[in-house]
Amino acid sequence: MGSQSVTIFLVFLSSLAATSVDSTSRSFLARGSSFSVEDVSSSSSLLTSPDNTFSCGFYTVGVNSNAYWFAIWFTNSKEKTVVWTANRDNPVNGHGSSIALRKDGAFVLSDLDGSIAWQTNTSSINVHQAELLNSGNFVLKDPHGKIVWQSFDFPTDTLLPGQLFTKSKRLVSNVGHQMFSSGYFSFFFDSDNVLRMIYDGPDISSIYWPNVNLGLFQNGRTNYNSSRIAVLDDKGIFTASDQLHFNASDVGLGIQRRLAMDPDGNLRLYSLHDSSGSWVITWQAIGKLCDVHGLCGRNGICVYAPDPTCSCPPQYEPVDLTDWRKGCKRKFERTCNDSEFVELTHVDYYGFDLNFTQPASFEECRQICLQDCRCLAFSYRLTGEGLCFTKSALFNGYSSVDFAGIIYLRVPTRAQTSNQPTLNGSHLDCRSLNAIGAIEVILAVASWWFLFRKRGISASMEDGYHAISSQFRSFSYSELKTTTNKFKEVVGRGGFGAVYKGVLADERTVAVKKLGDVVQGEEEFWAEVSTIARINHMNLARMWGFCSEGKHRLLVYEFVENGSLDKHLFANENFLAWKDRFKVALGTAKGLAYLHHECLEWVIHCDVKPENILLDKDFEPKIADFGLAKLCQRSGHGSSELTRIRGTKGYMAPEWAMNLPLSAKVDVYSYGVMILELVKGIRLSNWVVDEHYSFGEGMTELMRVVRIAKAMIRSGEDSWVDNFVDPRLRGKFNRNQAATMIKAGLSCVEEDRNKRPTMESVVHDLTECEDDITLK
Ligand SMILES: *[C@@H]1O[C@H](CO)[C@@H](O)[C@H](O)[C@H]1NC(C)=O
Ligand SMILES: *[C@@H]1O[C@H](CO)[C@@H](O)[C@H](O)[C@H]1NC(C)=O
Ligand SMILES: *[C@@H]1O[C@H](CO)[C@@H](O)[C@H](O)[C@H]1NC(C)=O
Ligand SMILES: *[C@@H]1O[C@H](CO)[C@@H](O)[C@H](O)[C@H]1NC(C)=O
Ligand SMILES: *[C@@H]1O[C@H](CO)[C@@H](O)[C@H](O)[C@H]1NC(C)=O
Ligand SMILES: *[C@@H]1O[C@H](CO)[C@@H](O)[C@H](O)[C@H]1NC(C)=O
Ligand SMILES: CC(=O)N[C@H]1CO[C@H](CO)[C@@H](O)[C@@H]1O
Repeated sequence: MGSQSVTIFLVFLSSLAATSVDSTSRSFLARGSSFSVEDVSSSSSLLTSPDNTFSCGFYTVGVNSNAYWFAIWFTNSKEKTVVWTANRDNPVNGHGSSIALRKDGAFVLSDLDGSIAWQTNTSSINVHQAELLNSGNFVLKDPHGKIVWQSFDFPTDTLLPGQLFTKSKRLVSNVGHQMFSSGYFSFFFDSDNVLRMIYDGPDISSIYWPNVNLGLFQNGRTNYNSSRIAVLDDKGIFTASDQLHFNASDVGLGIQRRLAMDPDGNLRLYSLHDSSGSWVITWQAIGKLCDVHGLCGRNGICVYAPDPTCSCPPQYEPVDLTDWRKGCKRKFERTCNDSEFVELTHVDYYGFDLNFTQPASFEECRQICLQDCRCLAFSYRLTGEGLCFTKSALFNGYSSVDFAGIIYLRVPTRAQTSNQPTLNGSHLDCRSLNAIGAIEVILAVASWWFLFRKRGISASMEDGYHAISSQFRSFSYSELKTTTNKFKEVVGRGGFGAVYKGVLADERTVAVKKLGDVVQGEEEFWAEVSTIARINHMNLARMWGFCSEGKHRLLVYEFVENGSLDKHLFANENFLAWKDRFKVALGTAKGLAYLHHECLEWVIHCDVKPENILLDKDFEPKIADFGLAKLCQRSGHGSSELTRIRGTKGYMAPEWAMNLPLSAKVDVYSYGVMILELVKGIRLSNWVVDEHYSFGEGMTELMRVVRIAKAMIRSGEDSWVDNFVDPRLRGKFNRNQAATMIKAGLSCVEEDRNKRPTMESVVHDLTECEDDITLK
């Protein structure tokens, strides 16, 4: 044995001793040391950072796997979340592989056969030792302590606080959860200095973020600053030279965070929940996952069912059910002559336009497609004047009930059958795809990119969506005093304070809400309010401004002409006709679905009831008071305060009383009560006396109605719908719609929240019978 190998052997022995005594004590590797996989038992650490936040060593997934990575991970996260791997696309064998800080200064990972799987280019540098810093940075230092190589310069899919993100760096997603090889999504500085996300797959490359339908400026970015530098700081504040800026919703020191390019194509910021070791999303770039490109492959369509799921259009079938990125293939022979079209409503495929024509009639658009052999489909949108896009390839397909366009898919004549996309396939569930332990989704402060999520045409042209109004602004108290004629006319009194009618200088009529007990700082209030102001949907009451002056906190909303739903529904005369009841049910469901945002419970309303549903002159509903739970929550002591302030008896889901964490399903419950009230025309939230509950037990009208309705449905009696519907309508209602509404209502008020549907699926069910307008 030469003296060199003796030294190594001794280092090895002492390190073994260190491992068995206290595996967390080693904080550096000296030059000349070497370790094999067997020296360090699997996924236990080789090094830990001085404060024990990070560990590094050989990492493997699953007990039987023989693939190992040299990795850095969070010591205290439940899953030992990996933030960096040296050899992501080139794992080494679980036997005989080794890592060494060679005498020549190179840090080398060798496989079983001695081949080099990965190495640092530091062989000509005088490297003294390797260390893992508290920041999660693995560094090689020279004898003077100067860093000569660092893992921070070679990020994989994760950016850590303090790690500079620059021109030459790129976050590339993993292929899947706990699968470290490079996936198809990246986050990077584009050549025009702007941070973007791209799907870079085998078939296509397609940028999908920031919103591709908006200009840079509209996305809040700039391309003037060529320094191309971005950083996430220790407080959870992200800033970049292109003006991308966002904060973690739990902004502040002392929290472990990571920004990850996730395998589902979304960029998310996470905070570690200390006691459980699980991660909480505190910001994400994309609100609706189907906006990510490439998820469902060629011809595939991303649908919300209600979680994002891939499906194939009619006459197409999945290529590989286990890998949707391979998309769908045709089940028919393509011919250029003799075609017809299958209509897919609310569906669009982004990009690959052969021709864009505007204005065009439907027939013109159809002819343009028919006359071009390359045309596989056309997208037609009637938005004042017709917009016609012909498609040469079908990628980035998505379906959303909010999307106003229609895709006409070219198929050979006679092949036409069903015109619904066949819902088939594995779930692209945000949680399962992303599946990073138990992700607790919180009321995250969302980014405003969600709101401009539409593609192909400008957001303002779409039903229900409008660009953020530049008119949102701050008002002075005296201005609002004048506006409301010294707070003369009270038009409502809600959970948060009185509402006054006013007229602005530009003659817009407004509702001014004086908030009662907000003890929030000016800046926080501003931030919160501007978040609410960005929430924009035709079924949500629009906020136009606010006032924050001294102790005064006021919010300025659009004035909704016809007041709240309760006044129209429970009125003795001029009560709502059937058509309007259905409109209110559907519109309210759309508004809530928008607030809940498929995957992220962005805003939970917490107080859905007829008093908070405003009706415009056409009886289109607009939900009021959303987003405020959060504003006032901070005035008290955490979530119990939330309970105190929000919720109205009779509309509150059982979990309020059980002190369970609240999810969007509390709104679903309240909505359920409300939709049943819409059908029945009476309050169901009142307490009643019932002979079946003779022991003084309380029972609401709701419980009674639900019990009777369920019994009737079970008995198969045809008349159950007629018995349920408001008799004041004298039979003037649509049976199909009523049955759908009652069934939706009954499932929404299920005790078990897991049995309640999402608002998105309620929207889906109601939309199915929207056009059925005959009154019985
Ligand atoms: C080392 O240098 C080579 C060639 O310049 C480069 O391809 C490789 O990525 C470098 N590796 C590391 C870990 O820096
Ligand atoms: C460019 O961005 C960097 C980093 O955000 C900033 O420090 C610098 O002031 C910016 N330069 C200009 C000209 O705005
Ligand atoms: C983020 O937080 C900082 C400091 O707390 C604040 O100045 C900034 O306005 C916040 N930005 C956003 C987008 O909320
Ligand atoms: C369609 O075109 C092909 C060749 O382009 C021709 O062989 C076929 O007969 C045509 N079919 C019809 C129905 O016109
Ligand atoms: C688009 O279609 C119109 C109508 O057929 C045609 O005049 C025009 O040349 C086409 N443009 C392109 C780029 O193909
Ligand atoms: C999905 O597709 C498979 C194979 O084509 C089929 O067996 C299965 O019944 C389908 N499932 C649904 C829900 O359509
Ligand atoms: C029932 C009711 O109040 N309808 C009113 C709704 O709003 C329009 C426009 O302001 C009025 O004309 C209706 O009378």
